[in-house]
Amino acid sequence: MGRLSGHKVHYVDADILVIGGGFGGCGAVYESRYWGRDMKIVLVEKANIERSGAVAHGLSAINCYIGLRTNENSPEDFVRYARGDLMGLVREDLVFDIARHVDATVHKFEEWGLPIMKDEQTGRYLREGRWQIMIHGESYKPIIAEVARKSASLVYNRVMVTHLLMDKRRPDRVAGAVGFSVRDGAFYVFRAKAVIVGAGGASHIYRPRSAGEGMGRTWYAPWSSASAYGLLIPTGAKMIQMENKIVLARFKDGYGPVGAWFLLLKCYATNALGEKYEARRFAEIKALVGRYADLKPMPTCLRNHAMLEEMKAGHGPIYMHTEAVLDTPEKEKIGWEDFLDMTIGQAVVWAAQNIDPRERPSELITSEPYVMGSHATCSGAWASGPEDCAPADYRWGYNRMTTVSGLFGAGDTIGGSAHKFSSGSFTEGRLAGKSAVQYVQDLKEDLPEIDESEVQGLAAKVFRPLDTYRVGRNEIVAGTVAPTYISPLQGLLRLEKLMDEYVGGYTSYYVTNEHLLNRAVELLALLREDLESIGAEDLHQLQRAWELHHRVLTAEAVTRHTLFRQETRWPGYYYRADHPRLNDSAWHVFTASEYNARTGDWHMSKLPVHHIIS
Ligand code: SFD
Ligand code: AMP
Repeated sequence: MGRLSGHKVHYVDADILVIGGGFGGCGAVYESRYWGRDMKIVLVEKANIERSGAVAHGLSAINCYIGLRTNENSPEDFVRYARGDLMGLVREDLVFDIARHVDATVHKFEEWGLPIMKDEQTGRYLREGRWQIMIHGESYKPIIAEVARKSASLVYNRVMVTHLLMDKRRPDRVAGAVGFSVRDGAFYVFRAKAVIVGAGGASHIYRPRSAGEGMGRTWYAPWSSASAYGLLIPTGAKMIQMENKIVLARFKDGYGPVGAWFLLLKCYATNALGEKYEARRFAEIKALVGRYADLKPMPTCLRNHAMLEEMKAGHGPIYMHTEAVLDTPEKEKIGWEDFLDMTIGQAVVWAAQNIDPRERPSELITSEPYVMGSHATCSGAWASGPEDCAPADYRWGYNRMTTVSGLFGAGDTIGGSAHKFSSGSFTEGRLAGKSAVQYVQDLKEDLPEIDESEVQGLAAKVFRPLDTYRVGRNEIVAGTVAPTYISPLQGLLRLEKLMDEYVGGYTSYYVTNEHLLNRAVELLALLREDLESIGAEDLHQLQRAWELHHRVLTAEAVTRHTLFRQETRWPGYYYRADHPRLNDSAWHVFTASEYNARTGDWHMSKLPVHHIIS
């Protein structure tokens, strides 16, 4: 063990390096071990896989389960559903690939100890809705993590990956990654033949509704820090649909999800006047988006749109009528457990505000936007598709490999494939793991090599915020405002404010335009300049600093894509006021970007949307 930039350094060799031990990452480790019996499979995680990622606190439903063995649905049906919900634009090959494999994953989860609710009459899994099943999921993450722990050769917890490393001889091939231990400050250099990124999506890119003392409260986990994108973008990997950020209808203040209420408990929402506004606004929505309004269920963004129009018309608050459906102790139990398993804060809101859901309706509201690839949204990397069903131009190599050779992804990392949720993300990890093993086997003697001088430069860069703080803090005697550095929190608040005000956050009712977006590009450039002078007082703040770097780069991608797509494709997620209509003749396409880290240029393009399922 040597030292770099004054810090201990550990070199770790792996056949396959998995970054992020969430649902995608755990699936990747599990499947890599199955196909790569003798391979060295290393998992690196910034927290502790036992309770890391979006599912840290548990979930109350598995939102992607087809029901193949009970003939409930077909994979083709699922593709039609995901395509409709995304207003026509998904990678049908990727969605199909998940749909045909996801049930096997869920059966494994049950075998590993996850309690899945059963329908007493049919003996089948209890359906929440057509695609969702109910679970007792408080311990969902520890159950999945145990499998990854047993499959991996080594698990490094508390090591945050900051950068990917490229091959010394081939700049379009990955060779590993670097990061640091949040516990002892050691520098880690991972040398790998293939890398699978499962580092999750992003909260806190936009100003959350919960500000001040409630700031940590968001729907997607506050620790989802955009690393899935922040790691990939500097490598030049092609990204798609980064403008497709998601806004969610949620119980107000606690961000409680609505699926179990709408679908299982058959609850309904009204405006303050008691009117069912979605039905009333149908003609108006149809005039706005045409045939997409007829889809069943109505696409998620359009349901948001109806709610937003009501609020703008002064008909708020919007109410979820829990009191109309909680008429048995069983239903009441499901209602409380839904939150206690998944969003405990919402149950706390009920308790703290004396709301008995059997007696009073609860307010609903739309959240701030999040950047993800696994919910009713599909931002992420452009990936090669499965060999048996991907159209020729969707396939250039191994399944789920990005445009960088040897660099794979799963879950929020991979774009174009919406409605994966927890089960689909794990499944995608499995698919990526299987093909990464194949990639490594095919490499034979042609192995990637890291560039030592690059590693040295990165070591200095990664720890620089500690030095910046150590020196800069001498210029102040009290408080947090310093002339020569900004703190990670100051940088985060600045990012959230500018994204909110210029790139369609909640304070502008999600509206933006070309002028606002161009100004956002300028302000983001200034913020990036100031990030060179970020100061970190300890290792925790150093992690916040690098999370912020990942968030800012992701925010820039969101802004560039939003600028590029000159239409309003998903009313209810965001609006281009200067292009207020959906325009299928020009924009029935994916938007793509490639970032050049050397010049700072973004290359934007359109990619075709092929419909392979009728
Ligand atoms: O209803 C680094 N999700 C739901 N999925 C369901 O199936 N059912 C539900 O009921 C769901 N609901 C829900 C959901 C999420 C949340 C927060 C709530 C409610 C409140 C969505 C799923 O959770 C989501 O789709 C998957 O978890 C996505 O998987 P993945 O693998 O893409 O992300 P992850 O699980 O967050 O894991 C990321 C991991 O990476 C680590 N990490 N490690 C090292 N270095 C770095 N730089 C890193 N950056 C990140 C993270 O710590 C983490 O372990 S409902 O509301 O929709
Ligand atoms: P949520 O709890 O809002 O994250 O939603 C969980 C699942 O239910 C997701 O698959 C949603 O797309 C779906 N869902 C939520 N509300 C509705 C609704 N009103 N109609 C149809 N599907 C819904």
